[in-house]
Amino acid sequence: MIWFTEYQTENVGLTIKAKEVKRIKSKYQEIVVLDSYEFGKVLVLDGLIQTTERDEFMYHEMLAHPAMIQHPEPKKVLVIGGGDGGTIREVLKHPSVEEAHLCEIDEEVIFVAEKYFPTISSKLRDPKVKIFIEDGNEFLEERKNYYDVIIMDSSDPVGASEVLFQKEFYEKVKNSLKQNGIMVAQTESPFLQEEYFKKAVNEIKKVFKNVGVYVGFVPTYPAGMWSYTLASDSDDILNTNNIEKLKGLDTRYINEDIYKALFNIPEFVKEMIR
Ligand code: SPD
Repeated sequence: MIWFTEYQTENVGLTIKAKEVKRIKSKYQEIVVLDSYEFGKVLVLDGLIQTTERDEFMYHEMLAHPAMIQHPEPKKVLVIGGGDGGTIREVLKHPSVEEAHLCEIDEEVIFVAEKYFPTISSKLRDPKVKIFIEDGNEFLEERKNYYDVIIMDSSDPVGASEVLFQKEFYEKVKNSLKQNGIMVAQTESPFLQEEYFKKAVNEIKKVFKNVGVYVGFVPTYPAGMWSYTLASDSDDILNTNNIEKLKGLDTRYINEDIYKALFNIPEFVKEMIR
């Protein structure tokens, strides 16, 4: 038995009791799989919790479905990061999808997910899915005007992931989207990672005409409060009228009430992005 602590800020940590710990060294990072008492298996990259069997649905549903619902007919979808496969699994719940591309820099994350997280990675080998083991920043250079929806399922903006939260990168995302395409990015915790959050949203605002921030609970992420930012040059993305598209989706977190009130965010979060 061990106690694993994720250091979320200089002053705050989350400690989880685990029965077993596996450590794998990839070309890019240290991958840790905890077999925890409370959260099931936990995936940790370079000391930071990425996902857990118990609360992954809360994050992956909120990241994927709003963008997929707001787009009139998402056929070509790209997920950058997200090698565990949870976001791809949610994307494939939308029948309009013809191609779901996953661009993950570290192939080892995919192998680990397939070995230890079968319920999260369950759709990675679906015929509609194509996996690219590449740097997202370079991948986008080669695909202009191609995708209906691009989903940024990145790690936190430290080290190699930092560039994925900058204006130059969001410009590349925009160029890879079709004219009314939609991007959604995970944009950190407004409560415990205020600077990361504000910077990400600000950079996105410099590039896209319409930007909408929403929040949700993810118990194992800092403060348990997580943000997502939807962006597009299309004017329709902030109207949450597409209830029909949500009906019939097999979800455990997002529902009609959450979707209708998607952009109703707490006052202190509004102030941060004003
Ligand atoms: N602090 C953790 C942020 C992680 C966001 N991405 C996780 C990837 C899970 N698919």
